Amino acid sequence: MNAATVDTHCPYCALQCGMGLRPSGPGVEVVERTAFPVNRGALCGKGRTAPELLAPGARLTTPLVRDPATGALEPATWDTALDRVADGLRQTRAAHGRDAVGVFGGGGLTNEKAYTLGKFARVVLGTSQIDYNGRFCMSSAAAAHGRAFGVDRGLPFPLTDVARTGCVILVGSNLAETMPPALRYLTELRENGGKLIVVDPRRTRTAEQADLHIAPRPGTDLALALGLLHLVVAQGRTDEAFIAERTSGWAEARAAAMAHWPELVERITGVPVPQLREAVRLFCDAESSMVLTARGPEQQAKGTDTVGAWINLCLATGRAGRELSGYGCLTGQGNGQGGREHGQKADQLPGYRKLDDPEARRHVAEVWGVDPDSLPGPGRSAYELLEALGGDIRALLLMGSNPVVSAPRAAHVEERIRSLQFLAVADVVLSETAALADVVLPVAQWAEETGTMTNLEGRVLLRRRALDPPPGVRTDLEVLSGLAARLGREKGFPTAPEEVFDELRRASAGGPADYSGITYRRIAEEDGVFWPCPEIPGEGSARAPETSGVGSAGAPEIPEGGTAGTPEGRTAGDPEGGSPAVHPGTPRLFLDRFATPDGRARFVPVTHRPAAEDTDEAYPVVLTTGRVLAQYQSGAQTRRVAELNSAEPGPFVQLHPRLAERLGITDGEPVAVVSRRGRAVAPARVSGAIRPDTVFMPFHWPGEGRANSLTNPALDPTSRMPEFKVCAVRVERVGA
Ligand SMILES: Nc1nc2c(c(=O)[nH]1)N[C@H]1C(S)=C(S)[C@@H](COP(=O)(O)OP(=O)(O)OC[C@H]3O[C@@H](n4cnc5c(=O)[nH]c(N)nc54)[C@H](O)[C@@H]3O)O[C@H]1N2
Ligand SMILES: Nc1nc2c(c(=O)[nH]1)N[C@H]1C(S)=C(S)[C@@H](COP(=O)(O)OP(=O)(O)OC[C@H]3O[C@@H](n4cnc5c(=O)[nH]c(N)nc54)[C@H](O)[C@@H]3O)O[C@H]1N2
Ligand code: SF4
Ligand SMILES: [Mo]
Repeated sequence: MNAATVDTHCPYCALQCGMGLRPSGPGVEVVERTAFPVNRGALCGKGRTAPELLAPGARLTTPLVRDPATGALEPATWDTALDRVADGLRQTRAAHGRDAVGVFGGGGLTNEKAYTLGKFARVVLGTSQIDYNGRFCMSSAAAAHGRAFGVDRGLPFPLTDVARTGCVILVGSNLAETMPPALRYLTELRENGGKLIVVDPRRTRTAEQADLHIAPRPGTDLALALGLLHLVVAQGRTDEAFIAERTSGWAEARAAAMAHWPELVERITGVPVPQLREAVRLFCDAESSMVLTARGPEQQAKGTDTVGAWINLCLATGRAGRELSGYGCLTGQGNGQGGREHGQKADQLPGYRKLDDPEARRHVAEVWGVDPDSLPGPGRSAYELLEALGGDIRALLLMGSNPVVSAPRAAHVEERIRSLQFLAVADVVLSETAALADVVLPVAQWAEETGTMTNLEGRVLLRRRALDPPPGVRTDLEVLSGLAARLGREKGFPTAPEEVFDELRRASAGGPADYSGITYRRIAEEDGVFWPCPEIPGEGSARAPETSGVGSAGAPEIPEGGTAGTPEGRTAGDPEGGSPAVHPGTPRLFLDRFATPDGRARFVPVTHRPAAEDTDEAYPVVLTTGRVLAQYQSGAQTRRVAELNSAEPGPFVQLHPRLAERLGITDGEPVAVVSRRGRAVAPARVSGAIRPDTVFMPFHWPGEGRANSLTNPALDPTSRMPEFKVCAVRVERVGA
């Protein structure tokens, strides 16, 4: 490896593939980083092409401020722009109170940024009105995790375990397109003799790999899981010893499941009873097995209960809290895991603490040097916050999301955003949402700043800076620090990532997501460290502040490839080393006990209920939404990368040949999809790989083909997740 190569991670999804960046011309080029265990050098096209957006011509390099006279965004100096933001937030607060200022964050932000954004909201603005786009992502799985296991970490085991288990039920994940390098673990699973069951209303590239593909009607996963549990009980395949020793609440959950007869479940889901039986056989015959969910079952107005039902299936069969068995959620965004742990969520303080817990408030207030009583209480969830814009929330600071494209019922959300008195957006490009702002702050990107990311396994990683940002660009931490100073907080908002991380460690200490034993240096040496990783007091403990020099101005100083000097007393990962002087981190959770007060996993009794909006005569077709390989999220970044955009240049409506024929639609012709909330137009993609009662649209595009013009903002009562995966529509020929 070239000496100038910097080991870092991809800017996009939760797999956080390791990659090397090597100087090339004025920028950098991607080189393989085979030593990183999660992707072993493999990258998808998005990761491979990510440096394209680093070029100054491809992104924002100067702050923009809206000219009151012309209404246009005009270039401005940083001082002018930051003054304008501080004034906007201050004036709103003075006139309408603290909660009139809102903050919206993102699961792509580093831990340091998410932590600082949460602190900024609570300490500088004093507002309770902060939430983030992770609410739209894995919040239902997070809620179900907490309910059943007492802690929420997406995967309770390393991804490599997936290749070694006996059977995987993959529910509503199209990881062949959404995390391509992870597909190898499913391939290896099958090479090792394991079985793969994929549950998806579409025959996706992932489903094509399956031993059994189950294609339920969207929004019926809850009934499906209950039907499988019913069969498990009926066939006497429960693990009574495990249930007795390691769980609570089985009687109620069992009774609830027994109401879901296979024939009833077939009627609800459209899945034939023999397929249900086959799934139970494969799952229970294997010595170990796993259920992995992603957005399919989670993005439903009953997502929490749905995930709960899959967890119940694992618990009843003893497939949890054991080597190579368990339930896991495949988190989505780059820092989807860490982003939900450190305080940008409405109800939360760093370390996955609860904002309404007096002890948590006391601990974090002490780290922040403020009075616990000064901390606001819990605020609204993401969609509820967006809906309140222009109502009692009059000014918004937004960092790391593009809700004009990605929020449900997006036309309404866009109208709410337009009705704000003041909007400030920090972004790397002029996203559709940034284009509506009064002030746009151009920020540095992944390769230009150091920070930690927590991947879908709960592995805390170091994304290192490999080059300087172009002139005119600042980091998000510099933005928040500059605003804090203007709003009267000169101290407490450092701009050096490692300094922020050291504070985050202290704030998280003792919390469920304890990072206190993790340092930049350790992450670099160990290919990441799995939380919880408490600091062990006494000799050899990670000394705060331990400064590695990473993230200071100039080139990163940590030697590559783990050649940094091993800190004294470090025995992590060394079984011969006796009692460890530092905590080794926790790759596998729950092997001895669950994180509940009594150490037992909790069954939750759940029963089927229909989608928030069922089909009827006026809207007879189900719409579901999701992703394609070459585009990422709202597309703000990937639509600007030539190779990706030519691979997948625009939206489409996937529909079955039978439905197409009935409606007189031919492949490629523009069709209108109409829901109670709006209308979208995109070319038809006629394909036998989808249920005839369902159409699919990817959500990556704004404008006429915006899928979220159609989606239903009905919220899950627990997680407040919107129902992105099912609503009722009609499909029409355009002009008909
Ligand atoms: N290429 C690409 N990769 C990405 C992203 C991206 O935007 N583009 N985003 C990242 C992020 S943030 C996330 S959250 C992940 C998401 O990763 P995934 O969850 O894999 O992505 P989706 O396409 O949203 O949904 C997965 C599948 O759910 C199916 N589905 C729809 N409705 C239902 C249902 O009711 N039940 C079931 N069982 N399945 C259903 C869809 O047909 C789809 O194939 O991807 C990450 N990776
Ligand atoms: N219909 C439908 N809608 C969905 C979904 C679905 O499946 N169907 N999925 C939902 C899910 S799972 C998710 S995660 C959301 C995602 O949707 P969004 O929240 O819109 O996510 P992104 O498009 O990633 O937006 C991130 C924005 O932040 C910018 N950005 C990137 N890095 C940084 C940074 O470090 N700092 C700052 N300040 N800005 C940065 C990017 O340029 C981009 O404009 O969409 C949700 N919407
Ligand atoms: S799979 Fe995800 S992390 Fe890996 S290269 Fe692709 S987008 Fe990046
Ligand atoms: Mo997501």
